[in-house]
Amino acid sequence: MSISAAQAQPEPFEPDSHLAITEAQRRQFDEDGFFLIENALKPKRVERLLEVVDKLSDRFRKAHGTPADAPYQIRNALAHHKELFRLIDYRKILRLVVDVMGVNIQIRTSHVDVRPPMKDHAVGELGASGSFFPWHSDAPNYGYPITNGAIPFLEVKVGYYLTDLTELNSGAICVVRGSHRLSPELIHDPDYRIEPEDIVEVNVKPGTAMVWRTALWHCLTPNLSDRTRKCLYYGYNYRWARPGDYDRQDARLLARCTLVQRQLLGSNTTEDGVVYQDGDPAHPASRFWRPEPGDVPLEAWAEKQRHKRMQKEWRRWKKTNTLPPYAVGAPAEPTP
Ligand SMILES: O=C(O)CCC(=O)C(=O)O
Repeated sequence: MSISAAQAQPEPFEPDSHLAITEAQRRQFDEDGFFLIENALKPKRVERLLEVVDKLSDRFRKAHGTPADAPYQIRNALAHHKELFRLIDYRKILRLVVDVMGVNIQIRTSHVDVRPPMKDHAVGELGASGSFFPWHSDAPNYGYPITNGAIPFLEVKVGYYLTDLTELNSGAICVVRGSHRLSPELIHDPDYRIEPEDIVEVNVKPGTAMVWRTALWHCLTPNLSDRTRKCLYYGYNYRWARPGDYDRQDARLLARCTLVQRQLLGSNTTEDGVVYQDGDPAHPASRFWRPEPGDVPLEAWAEKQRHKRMQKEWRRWKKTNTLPPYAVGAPAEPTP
């Protein structure tokens, strides 16, 4: 017996509640601690960023007398050029950061990393203690707390790779798959052996981004290529933690920001910092700990992104579920 279209039940419309992350990315982020996004930056944008990185590193190297063949890093990079600033809320990537961390976040650090070729470098054991770039996981001085043998989930970094790192030993970052679930103290245990098959050398094309838990053990391969390696990192942590590169961003920079950007730069909407609960001076609370309405504009932003994704999925659903909208089982069109 055939069922008429009016009787048939459409596929249920089950929109994803995330902003952008896929199931596979979520699984990899949980299990391995990172995932890659190829072509996160278009070639033209990579070109512009490379120009900025070159200009800045030339200027700072001259100012500090750093030789051209020495590695170089600029911290709080976002404050040094508008192209670097614009990446703090790059929609394509910020949606993924919000998906893994939620909306109560800020920028902890942003850095430019430049690594010229290492002429005459004798290749030793990867990430060995005392080597040019030993295995480590990111942490403030005195360390992050270790709970149940691991660092709790406190931050992610987004790495943007601007130069070609597809060759082995071209200065790419290496991560140990799943090491965010281990104690970083093990790194210094001479008896602990990292399984070679868990080491991932991030050999990627220019424009690739990596979203990774900074508790992951990481190190670098030596740059034995003839190209200088250039990349950017943006670290996001929670608003109730402290930033790493700044206490407070420059007021002139904050004045130019959108509300979301101000949040990401660790600022409250009023710059007031403290709120008195029910106006009672016996109960002051930090706005970072107890946000007031408007202190987390990323929340409204995320809602908008979620709605956009839902609309997109709705349009796709409608294409494959051709029943009239009033048919039994057809859901109502999502509203803003
Ligand atoms: O890729 C780099 O140059 C440095 C990566 C790193 O160690 C970090 O971001 O913590």
